Amino acid sequence: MEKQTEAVLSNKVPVAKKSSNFLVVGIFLILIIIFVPKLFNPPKNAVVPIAAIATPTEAIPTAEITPVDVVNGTISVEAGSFYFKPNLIRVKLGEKVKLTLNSVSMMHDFNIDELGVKVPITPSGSSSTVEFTASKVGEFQFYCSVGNHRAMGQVGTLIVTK
Ligand SMILES: [Cu+2]
Repeated sequence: MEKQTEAVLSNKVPVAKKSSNFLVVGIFLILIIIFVPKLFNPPKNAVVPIAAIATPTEAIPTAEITPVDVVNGTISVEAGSFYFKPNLIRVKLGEKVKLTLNSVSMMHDFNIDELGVKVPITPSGSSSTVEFTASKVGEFQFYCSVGNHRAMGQVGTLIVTK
């Protein structure tokens, strides 16, 4: 009886060992496939949802335009062929502004009708200065009134904040 049992065991055990080895290797491979990519990416997985939530609500209105602040009451604006640079300027209500217009090509002026701002026509290579007070809160268009420059897009916005 004992010999028979031994024979049965010695026949079966190797078979059982082989198949369980394959099983272990298979499970191990599956675990590697599942977890190795996660090991390389954990920060992304954690950060992406937060960024996806934060970005749209903050960035939709003026995503590509950053206003340039008036610093110490002065700002320089470059006027070229149908553009102002910067074309988005921000200032605080009540601040006195000394604005210098530097013309780099053709001739240009600078106007903000709502605030009574008018820089005279300034030829290429020269500068003109105007001083004004940001007396109203709001967004005011500035533009060049020479020829068809305004229609060609030589405009910008002055933002006066509280
Ligand atoms: Cu112009």
